[in-house]
Amino acid sequence: MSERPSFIRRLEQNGCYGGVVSVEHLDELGAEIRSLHSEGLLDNDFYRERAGSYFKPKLPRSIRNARSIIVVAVPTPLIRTTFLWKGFRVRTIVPPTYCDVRRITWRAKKELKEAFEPNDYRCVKAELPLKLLAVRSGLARYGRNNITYIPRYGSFHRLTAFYSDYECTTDNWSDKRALPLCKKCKACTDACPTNAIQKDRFLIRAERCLTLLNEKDAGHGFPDWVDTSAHNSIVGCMLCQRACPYNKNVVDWCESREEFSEEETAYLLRGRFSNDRASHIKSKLQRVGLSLNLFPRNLKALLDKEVQ
Ligand code: B12
Ligand code: SF4
Ligand code: SF4
Repeated sequence: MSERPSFIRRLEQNGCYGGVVSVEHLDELGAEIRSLHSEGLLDNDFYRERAGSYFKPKLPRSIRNARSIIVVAVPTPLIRTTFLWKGFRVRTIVPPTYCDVRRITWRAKKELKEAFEPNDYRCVKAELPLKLLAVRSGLARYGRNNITYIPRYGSFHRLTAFYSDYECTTDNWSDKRALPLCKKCKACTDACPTNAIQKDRFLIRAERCLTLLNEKDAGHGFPDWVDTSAHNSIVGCMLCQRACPYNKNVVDWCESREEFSEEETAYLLRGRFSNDRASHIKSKLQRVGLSLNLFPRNLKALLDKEVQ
């Protein structure tokens, strides 16, 4: 294996992890996802709704001389937030990566710029299929749940990519690799409440993933095939990550933030957010990575399960 560039080692000293590939691979990143769609392996609606610019990546004008694509993984904990309801304190989870997105993106760029010093390479944020990039660059491996894993922090990290004029001296483009234990382990497949992780294919059925359903605006209800016991986080879902042996050292890594009073909980459950109160509660929700458009649906689903 080629020696890792010194900026990647410096990133690690500052608690972030990185991978780099030549910009020549840019087209391949998008083409790989598009080919899954043309082979009929990606649901049409999912592809249409989510096929952002990262499925057809193009170099931005601001960095036409890019030489490399760098992906940075910033470790991130779970956030716990509490809702008071009917005399109970209901503790809910916001999975890693939803919270502090701006701060994490800013940190990834700052650490990268510092790791390059004394050189002043440019770093322009890139919209790309980030997991594929992380695995192809050798930074991460895929889990059977289709989430990426890095040493020490498992899947508890947020990925951000940058185009740079830094030139790689060796090409790190690697085969797609899964975690060694995935050959025999079925923990995430068994834990998935909606059969999004299937036995006969590696690619998950994203259209069945609870996260896809509960990230939509609350006007979209849950389909009948979602069991009411499936809900476990105020947005997203932690079941396949929680079951995974590679997360055993981080699974309890969490930060507690914010408590919503009985009155605030009642307000969120009413689902009408057009008055002055909305802006106060919106800021409070933002501090835990949530937004009003998820309410009342997601909260109602959790409270119906937790408070009888
Ligand atoms: C669309 C999307 C979703 C969709 C679809 C998820 C999916 N699996 O594609 C939905 C809404 C369901 C979703 C859910 C979640 N997401 Co999301 N999502 C994205 C987004 C915007 C694009 C992902 C994408 O490209 N999907 C297309 C599929 C085809 O790509 P893929 O999963 O990499 O597929 C590869 C594998 O299947 C692999 N493969 C196929 N066959 C085989 C065989 C073998 C042997 C091997 C090794 C590999 C392999 O090759 C495929 C690519 O060619 C990214 C941000 C970004 N710009 O990348 C965030 C992102 C992937 N999401 C993220 C997170 C955290 C989540 C959730 C964990 C959130 C949560 N806790 O609830 C869940 C996890 C669900 C899951 N099990 O995957 C993080 C992942 C961080 C990490 N550690 O991996 C990202 C990177 C956001 C970020 N900036 O950090 N997400
Ligand atoms: S996030 Fe939840 S629903 Fe989605 S694949 Fe994992 S366990 Fe299944
Ligand atoms: S739970 Fe098991 S199969 Fe799933 S990603 Fe983790 S090691 Fe792989």
